[in-house]
Amino acid sequence: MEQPQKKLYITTAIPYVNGAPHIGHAIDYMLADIWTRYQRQNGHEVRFQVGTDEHGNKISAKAAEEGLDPKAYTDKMYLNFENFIKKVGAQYTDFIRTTDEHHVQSVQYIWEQLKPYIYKGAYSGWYCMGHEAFFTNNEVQALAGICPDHQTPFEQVSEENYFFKTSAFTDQIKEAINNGTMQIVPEFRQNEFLELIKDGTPDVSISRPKKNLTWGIPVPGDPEQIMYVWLDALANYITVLGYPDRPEEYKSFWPADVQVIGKDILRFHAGIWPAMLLGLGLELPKKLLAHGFVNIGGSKISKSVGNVIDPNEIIDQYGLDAFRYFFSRHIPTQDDGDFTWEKFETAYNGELGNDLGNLIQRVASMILRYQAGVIGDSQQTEHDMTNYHRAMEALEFNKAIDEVWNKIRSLNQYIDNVKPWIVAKGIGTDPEAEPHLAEILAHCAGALVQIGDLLLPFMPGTAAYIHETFETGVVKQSEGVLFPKRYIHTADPHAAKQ
Ligand code: ME8
Repeated sequence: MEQPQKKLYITTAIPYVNGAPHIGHAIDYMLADIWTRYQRQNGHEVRFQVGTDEHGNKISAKAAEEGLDPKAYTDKMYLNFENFIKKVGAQYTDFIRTTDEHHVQSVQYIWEQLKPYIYKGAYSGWYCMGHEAFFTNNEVQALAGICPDHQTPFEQVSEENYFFKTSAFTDQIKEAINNGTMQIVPEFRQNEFLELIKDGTPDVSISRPKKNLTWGIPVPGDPEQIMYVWLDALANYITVLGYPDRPEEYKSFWPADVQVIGKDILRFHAGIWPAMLLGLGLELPKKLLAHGFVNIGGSKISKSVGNVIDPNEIIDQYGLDAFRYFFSRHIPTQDDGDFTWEKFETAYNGELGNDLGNLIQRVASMILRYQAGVIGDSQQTEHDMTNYHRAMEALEFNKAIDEVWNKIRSLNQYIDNVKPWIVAKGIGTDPEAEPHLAEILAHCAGALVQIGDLLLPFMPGTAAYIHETFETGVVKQSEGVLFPKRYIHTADPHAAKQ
């Protein structure tokens, strides 16, 4: 039975606009895009937000380095993300910048609504500009005063700030997590977060004096204070839907079905964000998907280590579908993963070139050779894809694509076992040979079309190629080879021995 069409909403973290788009960002977009394409394939309408986080000292400092005012700087920089998001093939519907006028006004409205939970207080503690976050004495002591992620000393801060009484909502947040209203995926991160808040949460500082933070949204009614970037940035998930001035629109998409974030920003999304929503009387997101980090050859990606890999380079050398394949299958959706050029190229040549590319090529060329391209009828034996769908629903995309590869492997094995080229030899002498061969090849073409359907959320170009080749009943031979072999980082087994 057809499911009724649902209006769904998925969001991604909005990166700080000052850096270059990197593999971590690509993971956010790709996971959200896989989910989006899967839901659309099932007939649902999906709203898919992306955007850029453009306020804060980090941004204005970079702008000053380039001799630009912050707005001129962000106007230039956000385009890098827009281009990159398109390059990873994300079919988003909305791009939000936190400097958009509508966003700025909506965040000021949000502040007004949250006023019953906002109070002024003195803050004394430590700040890391790289994180745009405050750290406690204990945390700073444990780290010997240096932020390990940014290799910069924590700044001592002593100032008057506004605070948001997140503590008023801790019990409601715990309950929402425990009863599944707001699910944190994976479960081990949900447990970690529950452990972190088990003794309550401290209220958070949500503004800084203008002298210490110039580039941001002014606090309504107190021009000497500028809003903390996280309050501003988190609000994007609803302001992009037209909150508060387009109620019909935001009410039809909020609460979000899935919010994709990296593990490092879970505490903001599971702590401050739900408190903001509860303070506004809005529902909590249904799921927070906290993905892990991509490491490079076992080490954390770091500019100072110099192991940054440009995702553009991977896409340009191997193609977008190969990029999406590796990062959706070999980086587990819910945990950390590792990239090396060797691993990538081995997967590319073996799993894409041999397992899939050759399979498509083999089936197409046999149908062309033996049947002038005409695909006969087959009794389609639908493979049981319950595990695939279950994994997609559980946001374990790597497991879903594993299932597709099981199907690809078994089809390769089937061909090796039935040996259609031997059956073909009987044509002319054995009257059974021709219908038997037609049946085998039709089965293969049908299985490939099904593989194309299953690959569509992951590898849209490949899915289209498979469908174009086999779907009309006559094989259409496309130009070029799918996944031509590349030996840039691994040895070519066919190269002449030196
Ligand atoms: O945190 N592997 O922006 P951001 C995987 N502006 N994911 C990674 C990663 C890695 N090595 N490094 C970063 C911010 N990420 C805020 C977000 S949302 C309201 C505001 C992920 O540019 C990171 O976890 O530092 C986050 O999901 C995204 O990249 C943007 O990080």
